[in-house]
Amino acid sequence: MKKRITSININKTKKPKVEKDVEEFTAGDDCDEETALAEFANPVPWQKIEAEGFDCDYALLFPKEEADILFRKLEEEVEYATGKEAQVQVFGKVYNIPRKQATYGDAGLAYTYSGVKRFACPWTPTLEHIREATTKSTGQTFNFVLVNRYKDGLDHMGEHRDDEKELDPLCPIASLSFGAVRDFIFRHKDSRGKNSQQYIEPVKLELAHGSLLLMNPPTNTYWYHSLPIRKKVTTPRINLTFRRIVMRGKKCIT
Ligand SMILES: O=C(O)CCC(=O)C(=O)O
Repeated sequence: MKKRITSININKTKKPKVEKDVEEFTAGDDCDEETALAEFANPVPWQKIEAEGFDCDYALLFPKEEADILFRKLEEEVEYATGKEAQVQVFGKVYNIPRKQATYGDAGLAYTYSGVKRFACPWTPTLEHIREATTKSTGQTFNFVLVNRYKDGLDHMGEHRDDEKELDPLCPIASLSFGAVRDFIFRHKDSRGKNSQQYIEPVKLELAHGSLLLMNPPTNTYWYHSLPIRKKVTTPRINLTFRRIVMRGKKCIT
């Protein structure tokens, strides 16, 4: 008999909680003061979404007119990976990624996922602007962004966790969405596959144009997330996941 857990709480709150940085992260040294100054300079009405081991905050960060402009600017500025850079290897087989991807961030940073190491391009003005707006609303600083562009509802992202070793485990991942509204689904790690021992209800969200979803720790430890295919979606969407990559003695651990 599978155990059934179905409690999901959605509450309105004023601000997400800010975790304190741990001392050994040299990247955080000059960030702390900046963070304190920037903290909640732009308060937005947050919705808190909670379940077992799940803690997210959701808000509409940009009104439609501003989100439209940002979407257009991102379309002009972001340069997506092509050729081998747009492929991943899974169990030795090479696949084209079912979307476009780009990585931007502070100089020298790199991020490895699905076995591929991606170096950060220098911030574009629009990515920098969105990063600052995100910091002002969350009190968190970010040094890297993964950009995903979905041309329509056939482009998608499979189930995974953002639990790579180079990510600061105390920093939430801030996911900004522009363009088509898409479903975003979380599944608990113990509730996947035929032989799972318990049923934990998935958390299903709709990510709107101009929205910010803050995935707080320990969400990425316990929950997988995906952006499934939605054939009825005919327009593009751009998603930015701002992250904090851990630096030790100025060296990025990858
Ligand atoms: O496009 C999305 O909302 C999903 C992005 C995502 O899952 C990721 O960057 O890890």
